[in-house]
Amino acid sequence: MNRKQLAWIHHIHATVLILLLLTGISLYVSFFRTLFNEWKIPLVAIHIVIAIFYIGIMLISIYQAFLYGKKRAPIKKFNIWLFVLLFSLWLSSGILMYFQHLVPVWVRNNSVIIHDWSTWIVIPWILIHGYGHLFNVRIPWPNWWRGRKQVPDWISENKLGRRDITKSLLLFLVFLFLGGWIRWISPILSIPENEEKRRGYFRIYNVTNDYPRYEEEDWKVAIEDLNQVREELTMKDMRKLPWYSIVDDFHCVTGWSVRGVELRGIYLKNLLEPYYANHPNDIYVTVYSGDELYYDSFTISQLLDEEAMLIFELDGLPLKRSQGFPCRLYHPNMYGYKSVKWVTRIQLTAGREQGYWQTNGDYDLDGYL
Ligand SMILES: Nc1nc2c(c(=O)[nH]1)N[C@H]1C(S)=C(S)[C@@H](COP(=O)(O)O)O[C@H]1N2
Ligand SMILES: [Mo]
Repeated sequence: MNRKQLAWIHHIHATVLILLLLTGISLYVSFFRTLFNEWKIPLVAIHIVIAIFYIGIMLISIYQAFLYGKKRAPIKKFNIWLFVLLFSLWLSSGILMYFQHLVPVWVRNNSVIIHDWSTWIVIPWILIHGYGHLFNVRIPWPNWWRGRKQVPDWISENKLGRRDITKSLLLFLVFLFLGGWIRWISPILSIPENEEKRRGYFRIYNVTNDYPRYEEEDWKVAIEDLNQVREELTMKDMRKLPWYSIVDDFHCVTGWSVRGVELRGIYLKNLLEPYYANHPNDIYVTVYSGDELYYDSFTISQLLDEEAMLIFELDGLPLKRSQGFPCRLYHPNMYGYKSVKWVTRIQLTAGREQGYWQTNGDYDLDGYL
């Protein structure tokens, strides 16, 4: 690999890294994550595809970069080593995040922390380094650090297309913010039109990478009674029970709400009747999501006496896949996190289980509004 090729690799590395940062930060900031979700843009998948490019570039160039850096100034060695380190951290934590459902919770949580923090480290570095390159500014590093020699020509002349790259990145950001702004402002603008009208929108929350996929015909919910006798019910069984609509406000603890949502489904008291009939008040119910990660628990009376429901339709339409199709729990007096999506298992227990957010966060077990 000659210098020209190395220079190209340097360009591509910068571009790919910036794309990774933009998609990564959009995933990190829940506002953008939601926005892309709403636009049906699979941001995680895009981030991973770019990451695979990045892995390729690193693998192709790392050895050459070491050869190049061998007799160079400390700053060059530092840069190369920094990226080898970051690359390893990103790669290993990224793989663990991707396979999060296969690893213990503490591993999952720590890999997220590592992925985030290694990213925060690189941002100031990129700003300084990028500034130097794009505007051809020599950053006044001390001589011992930069090495005495001049920056080689092929780096200082490395201005190829820099304007275009900056411009398109800026445009990208402008559109991102504009789009987000319009998305935020439009529900607010529609308030005076009709006080009854639904306001706000669902930020899709999901602790896994993917939405479980069900067809109505093959979806089942398993109900386990205290004796661990298990019965599976299908959508047909659900349709045999009476369906009701309620109009209610949906609140997430993180602060967003959707007002006046029409929810349609069955009351859990109608569903669970045959299973709890001769059991006392102090039994509990754990509701599991088909994503095999998310679940939460209730006292039986919270489900029976407080009109908790299994929801199949939202605003007159079947739930969207992102919203738990075909079935999610809904408790009218509790926060959104109690509303387990993609319900596939309901288990009666003698003792109370801790749910996903009680185990992985400090959310209240009862979650009353
Ligand atoms: N299976 C599953 N259900 C879930 C979650 C989740 O991550 N996985 N998030 C919960 C949280 S914190 C909230 S606020 C609501 C969000 O509902 P929405 O994604 O339909 O907006 O779903 C709840 N149900
Ligand atoms: Mo939430």
